[in-house]
Amino acid sequence: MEKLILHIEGMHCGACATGIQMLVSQMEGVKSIFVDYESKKGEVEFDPVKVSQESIFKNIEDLGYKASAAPAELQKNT
Ligand SMILES: [Cu+2]
Repeated sequence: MEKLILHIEGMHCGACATGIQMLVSQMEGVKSIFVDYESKKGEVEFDPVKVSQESIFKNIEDLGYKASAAPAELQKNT
């Protein structure tokens, strides 16, 4: 499993964050996702063998938001 901190642009309210969580959590290979509207941050845990971070970003972008990996200093060292 891999953990990635996301930066997400374009959310307007908490429902946007919930919508992203619902979509991404249904993706094959994604174990969990949490998105926080206020901080524009998300945390996703996924199996890199089954799903790439690019396809997670792509799915979020299809909803109308811009997702990217947060800067290295914000990534958690686990
Ligand atoms: Cu919204």
